[in-house]
Amino acid sequence: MSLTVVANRVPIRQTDDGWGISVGGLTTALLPVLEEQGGTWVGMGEEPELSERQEYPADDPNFVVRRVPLSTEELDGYYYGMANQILWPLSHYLIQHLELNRDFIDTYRSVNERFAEAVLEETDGGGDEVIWIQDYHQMLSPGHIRAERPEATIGHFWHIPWPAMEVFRILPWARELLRGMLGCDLIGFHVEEYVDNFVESAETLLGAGVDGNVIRYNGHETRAEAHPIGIEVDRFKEMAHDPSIEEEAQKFRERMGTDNIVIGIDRLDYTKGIHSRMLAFEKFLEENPEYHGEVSFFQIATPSRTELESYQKIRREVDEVVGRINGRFARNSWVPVNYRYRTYTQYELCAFYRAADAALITPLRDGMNVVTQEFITASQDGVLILSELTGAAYLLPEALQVNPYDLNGLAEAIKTALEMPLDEKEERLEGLKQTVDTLDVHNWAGNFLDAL
Ligand code: GDG
Repeated sequence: MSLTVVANRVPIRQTDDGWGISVGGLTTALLPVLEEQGGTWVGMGEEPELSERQEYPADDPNFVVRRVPLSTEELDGYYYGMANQILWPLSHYLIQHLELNRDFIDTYRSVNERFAEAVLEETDGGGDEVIWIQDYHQMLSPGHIRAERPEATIGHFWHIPWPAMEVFRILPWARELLRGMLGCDLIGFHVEEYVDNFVESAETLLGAGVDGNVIRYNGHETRAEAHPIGIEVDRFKEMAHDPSIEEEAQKFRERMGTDNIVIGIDRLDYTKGIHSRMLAFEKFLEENPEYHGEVSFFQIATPSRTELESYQKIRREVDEVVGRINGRFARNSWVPVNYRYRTYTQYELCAFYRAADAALITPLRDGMNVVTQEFITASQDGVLILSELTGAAYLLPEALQVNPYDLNGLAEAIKTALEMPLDEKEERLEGLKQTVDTLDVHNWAGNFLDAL
């Protein structure tokens, strides 16, 4: 098999020692496959030093990086516009953030065509070729590739929720985008809910023939399947059990200075529910004065898509509520919310996971949410409070599940978590760990490629 991966970004970046791998779930999962059997990764590269086609690693190459260069206008329309201000909010049911701008779809169309052209140049239509496209940035390229290569094997993995058909059809270009996706042989989603929503969208909006999870349209068959993503379990376990992590965790506990620590770790995104979570914590403090001075909330919000107004707005809102809570409740040396707007290393995150008594992971919607799995793997006896509106919730029934819109319910869940008997915590965590072990990201990539 020769693999061509198509993703928004290329997997390498410039480091002090030359080109290096950019760390992330996707590169972790896909690079071992590319390295083993060779192939190509097609994506936009924002670093101007990256040549249009470059072998990696330079001294002993095992795959090719093919860059699709984009102008600032193209990046604005395709990425910040169509992907982040249309497809992202719509798929997360947050349609108040939709910016239905005609220029965005026009640019998205032409950029997807350019990605497809790059794929066609990098492949020759041979029988053992597999093309695997990633995510909502590329809905139209499968259709273009299929038109030129009727025999190609094309897969797509959709990392965010696929919304209910009635929500997806709000898009003026819903049918065109669906037709593009149906150029694939296999489309993967995290959970069955998204598979069902996709199949219903194709059936209702395009009149496609449907037989279970097989969709027939224009003489071509596409399967939709659930392939829940995981984390690099072994690496995370190893890191979590490193004695130095325990020391870091202990130091962190001392810095927080309270018996109870609750954490939240997210990109600062309006889908992640950080603002509601803070309001719920405020309610918890109002209703439970006995916890004043006894609990610290440590929230990391990693800067993300900072160019967009909706992200600047959520930042201001979170700043405001954190300031208000601390202004209202802090006393002596106790600061109720320790808020960090910055990134940390994975090693540091692991120490936070390990030190926490509870993790509050409460997105308003999330395709999967892998922070959940990282916490479960690293934790010893922590409680996971998990939004039922995440893909992860389908797989993790042992979590304390909450509706992220129900602030009273969230506040109650914090109390329940902090007062949960140790044997119940351990029992729940054991069940969660067993599931996360099976979801390993290498299994995810292997299973998807086998199915394709
Ligand atoms: C999309 C879907 C789906 C966060 N802060 C730092 C940092 N992170 C890492 C976490 C985790 C990752 O970023 C975030 O993953 P999520 O799954 O929570 O969310 P999205 O970025 O929205 O990802 C999501 C995922 O794709 C995979 O299919 O689960 O539903 O939205 O790994 O640890 N990492 C480091 N420093 C930070 O400060 N090093």
